[in-house]
Amino acid sequence: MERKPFYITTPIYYPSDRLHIGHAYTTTIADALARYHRLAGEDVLFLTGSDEHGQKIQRRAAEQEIKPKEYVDRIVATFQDLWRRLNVSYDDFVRTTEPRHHKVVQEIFRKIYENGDIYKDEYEGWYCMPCETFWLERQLVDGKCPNPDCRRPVELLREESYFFRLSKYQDRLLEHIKTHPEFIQPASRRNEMIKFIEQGLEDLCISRTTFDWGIPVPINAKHVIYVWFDALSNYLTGAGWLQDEAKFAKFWPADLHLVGKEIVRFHTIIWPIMLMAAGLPLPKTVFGHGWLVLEGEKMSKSKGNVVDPVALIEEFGADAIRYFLLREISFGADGNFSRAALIQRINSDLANDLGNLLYRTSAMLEKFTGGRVPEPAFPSDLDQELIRLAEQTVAVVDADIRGLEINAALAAIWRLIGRANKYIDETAPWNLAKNEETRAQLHTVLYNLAEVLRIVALEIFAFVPATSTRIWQQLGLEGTPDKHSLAECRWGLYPAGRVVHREPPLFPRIEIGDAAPAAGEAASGAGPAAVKGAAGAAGSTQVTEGLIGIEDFARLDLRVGTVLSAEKVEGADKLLKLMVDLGEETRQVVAGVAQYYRPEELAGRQVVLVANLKPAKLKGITSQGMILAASTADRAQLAIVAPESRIASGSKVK
Ligand code: ME8
Repeated sequence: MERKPFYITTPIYYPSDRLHIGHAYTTTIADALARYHRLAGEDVLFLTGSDEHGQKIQRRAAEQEIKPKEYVDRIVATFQDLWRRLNVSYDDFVRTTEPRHHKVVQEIFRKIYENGDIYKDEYEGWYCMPCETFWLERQLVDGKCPNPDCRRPVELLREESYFFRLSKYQDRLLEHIKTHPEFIQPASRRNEMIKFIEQGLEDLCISRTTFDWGIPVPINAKHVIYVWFDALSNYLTGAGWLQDEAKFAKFWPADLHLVGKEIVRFHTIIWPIMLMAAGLPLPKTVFGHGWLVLEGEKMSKSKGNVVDPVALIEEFGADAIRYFLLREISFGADGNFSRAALIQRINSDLANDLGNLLYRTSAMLEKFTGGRVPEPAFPSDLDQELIRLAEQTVAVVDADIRGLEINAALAAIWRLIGRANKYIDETAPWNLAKNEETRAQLHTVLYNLAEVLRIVALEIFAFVPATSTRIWQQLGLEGTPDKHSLAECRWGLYPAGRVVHREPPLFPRIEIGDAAPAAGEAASGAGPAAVKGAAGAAGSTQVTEGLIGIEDFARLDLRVGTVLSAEKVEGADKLLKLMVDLGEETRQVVAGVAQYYRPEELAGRQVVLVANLKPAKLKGITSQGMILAASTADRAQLAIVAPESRIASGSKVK
């Protein structure tokens, strides 16, 4: 069967000396969409590339006393390295310095010239080199570039140039925009563009003679073609125009050009008019997304407020960065980047919600069935509710992605994850495991959890591919998710009998540095902590009063436990009831930590438990042990004591 084609592009990037996380934004979104459409069974062409010509590049190379080609080669390699680190799965990368592109640009110029829509004249007007944009006198702001993100001085140009008759196409373009509401999205940008076009389009200067780093005008080699005319044509090069007619017939017109909001004008005025004049169909949609801002300002090299994406990926991993960009920023609007918000997302969504669901499920499977996923029995109402939500989620995500509501799609997947975590608390498998009569119920719960995780792994593949693959493999499933399809999100396809492996958590929680005082500082702050490390008496031989012998310490049975669930204790604002996995057994423990921790923060965490403490009743609930926590003398701060790295539940502490 012929697969449905889907052609998606990012803008092609200017080789900039300094990469920033804003650069990663468009490409991450495009990658997520490309992966989603592939998993939906479509034949995807995902294109990105680099925009390497123009006066700006020529000047920069001259400043460094190297040839422009040498300059762009070096920088383009850093972009490609970033895309590799971010797991960007582009199908093609067009460099505008490639011969295949050269041919396309000259041919489209020639076609439009032959149609009579390009003519030679004298250009006199203003040019902003950093933006590579021509401006009219009346558009300048205080004599400077009107782009709010630039506002740098413009240069007066007076040269013989070729002009492109944009004005002739003004009415046809307006008509197209008005009759194709999907052409410019979101609607706010569409309205902006309609207003702009209604003010009148001027013919556009599309050649330059005062520098030579560009593609020559085919009919006059003294001129090089304007860099935007050159760059926009890359979408034809990538689709195989003049190279592979079958490919071009399949993929053109493009389904989606994703671009930042500041370049919507080029993509929805110059580009469609170029195509109209050349007799080619227009792309279906141009989506203008917002900017990633740092304290309200667009991140850009010239402002010096850039966040290095490579360092971020090294610190947090590609999936954490991808997830943050896709989830935190409402697609279309501007979004703020902050380290605190990134860490918050990692801890709450990835470590707590997703990581814990996998960890708790695999820990329970290991404990109750030796890791083997059992056959489910007849589903109860509660089971059915979970199954229905899983099925609905698949449909909601599909509609959201096709409607370009990416963060809404992720929110829907995370609602399912949240529901599954709550399902563990509600079904309490550790209680079901106690009796033979509830064995079938236990099996159903364990199967359902493995099945939810399988569906979640497929659903998140487009957004966090490495994490999805890790979950897939931990679930004992075959191959990798990309070899499967979204059609397999149907409930019930997990093959019972497979073995789930328990592995360290997907995303360790990140402690925010300033929340915990550095070692040795505790005493000077809010008072000494109540539980201290081994320092103290070591080295002292004089003081013996109040000391205990090792045999006294040995009477304590301290064990590492993993919190399976935590909930508030009715009528006691300081207490939480925890179910703690000790390997051999599960303990119910009441802990006075409710003012410092929310129940959902504790599920999945490891604690140190005094396992041989006499059981006690607190607010009518039996507590079988006590977890260790450190607190300052005024109890302003409290921190649960945990092993430094993950270790098997039940391990002895001594
Ligand atoms: O515009 N937040 O290239 P470019 C979000 N060569 N997106 C950002 C951003 C930020 N802080 N900074 C940059 C060009 N981008 C042309 C394109 S296409 C025929 C030619 C996005 O390297 C920006 O919005 O300046 C754009 O979508 C992409 O990065 C490339 O920008």
